[in-house]
Amino acid sequence: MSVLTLRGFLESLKSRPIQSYVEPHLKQLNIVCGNESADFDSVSSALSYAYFDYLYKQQQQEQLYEGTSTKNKKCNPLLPVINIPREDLKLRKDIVLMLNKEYCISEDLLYFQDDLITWKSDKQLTINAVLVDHNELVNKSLELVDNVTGVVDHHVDATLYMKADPRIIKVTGSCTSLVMNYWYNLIEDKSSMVDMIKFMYGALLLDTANFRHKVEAPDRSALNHYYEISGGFETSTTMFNRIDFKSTGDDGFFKTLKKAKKDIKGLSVRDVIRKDYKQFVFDLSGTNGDRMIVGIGSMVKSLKWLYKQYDGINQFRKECDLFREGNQLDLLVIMSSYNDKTQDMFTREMGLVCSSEKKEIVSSMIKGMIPLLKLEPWQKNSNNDNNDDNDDSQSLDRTEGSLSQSCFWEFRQLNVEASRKQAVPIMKQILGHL
Ligand SMILES: [Mn+2]
Repeated sequence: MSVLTLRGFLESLKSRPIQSYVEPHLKQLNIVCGNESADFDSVSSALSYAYFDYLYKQQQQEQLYEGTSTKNKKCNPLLPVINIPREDLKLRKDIVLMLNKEYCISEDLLYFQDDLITWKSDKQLTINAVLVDHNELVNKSLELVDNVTGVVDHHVDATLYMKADPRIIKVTGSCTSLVMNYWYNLIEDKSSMVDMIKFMYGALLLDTANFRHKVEAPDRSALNHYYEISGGFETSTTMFNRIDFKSTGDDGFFKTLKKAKKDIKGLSVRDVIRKDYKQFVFDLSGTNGDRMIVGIGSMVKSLKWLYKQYDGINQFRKECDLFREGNQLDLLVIMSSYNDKTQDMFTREMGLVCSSEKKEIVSSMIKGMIPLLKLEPWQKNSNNDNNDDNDDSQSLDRTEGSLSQSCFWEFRQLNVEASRKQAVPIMKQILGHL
C-alpha cells in the first residue's frame, strides 16, 4: 500500500461525483459526522474516522486480492461531513489554522451540512451515519440522517442505536483518542496513519488543556500510539516535528491552537455564540408535553472580557437576547471558561437569558443547578457604569427599556470540571423533575 495523506484522501473523494459513492440499488450514502458544535474535536474525529476507515478498507481489498493480478480497487468510502453550514467554518479559527496551514486543505475539499441537505433533498438519498463526538441525533441531523450505523463518543450515553457497530462510548478528554484506539487495532500498516496524528493530537491538547484536565486512560493509550507510530516514520511536516510528546509544560503547538481558538477578533456577538453552539429540547415534568428549547454557547473568554469587547453588559445582553429570539429559544445559556491570569486559575462562568414567560421555570432550574454546579454570585466588573443596579445574581435581574421582557442572570461556576458536556444532563434532569 502506498502512503496516503489526509489531503490526498479528501482530494480523491472530491474527484468523483457523489453519485459514485451511492449504493446503486439502495440509494444509500454512508457518512461520518461530528456533533453540531463542530468544534476541533468533532472535526478531527470525523476526518480521522473517515480516513482510517478508508485505509482499513484498502487493507481488506489488498488482502482479498493478494496474489491476483486483477485487483478490485472499488471501495465505498465513508464521507466525512462537518455538521455546520459551510459559511460557519471561518468562525472556528483553530480548525481553519490546522486545515489550511498544516494540511493545505481548503474548504472546497470538505463536505458540510449544506451538502448533506442537497444529497438528502435533491438526490433523495438514504443517509447512513457513523456518529463521532456525539451519540444522539438532534435538531437538523434528526431530519438528515436516516440510520445510525456506528457511534464513537465521550458524552453521556443516551442508550440509543444499541445495534450500531462499533458502539464505543467512554469517558475521555478527547473523542479522537477513542477513534485512534479503535482503528489502531485494525490497521496493520500504520504508515499512512501518521499524517492524521497532528490533527488528533491537537484535539487531545485542546480538550485536556495541555494535559492539565480530564486526561483519562484512553487518552494515555492514544498518546502512546501517536508516539509509537510517529517514532517509526520520517515526516517532513514542520509542525509535527515541533510536537514534543514527552514534555507537556511549554508546548508551542498547544499555545498556537489555543490562541487561534480564542481569536474572536472581528466576530459579532451572534458569531461568537455560533462559534461553539449546541441546541437542546428538554422535556418538562408536566403531563401536557411542555418542552424547553435551550441553546448553549461555549466561549473561551470571561464575561468581563465579553462585556468590555461588546460595549458593556447591557449591549451584550441585548445581543444575546436577539439571538435567543431569532432562534426561537426559551433560554440561551452562555458558558464561559478561561484562565484567570491574576490567580492562575481555570475559571468558569455562566450567563443566562430567557423570555419573561419562562422566568419561573428558569429560576427553579437555576435553584437546582446551584449546588451541583456550585454557582455563586458573579462579581460584577467594578466599572461604575452599572453601579445602580443591585445585581444579586441569584435574584431576578431585569434591565430596563427594550429588554424589560427578558430576564438575565450571571454566575461564577465553581465546579470547574463541569463543561457543557456535564451541564446538559444536569439541566435535563432538573427540568424533567420540576
Ligand atoms: Mn468532544
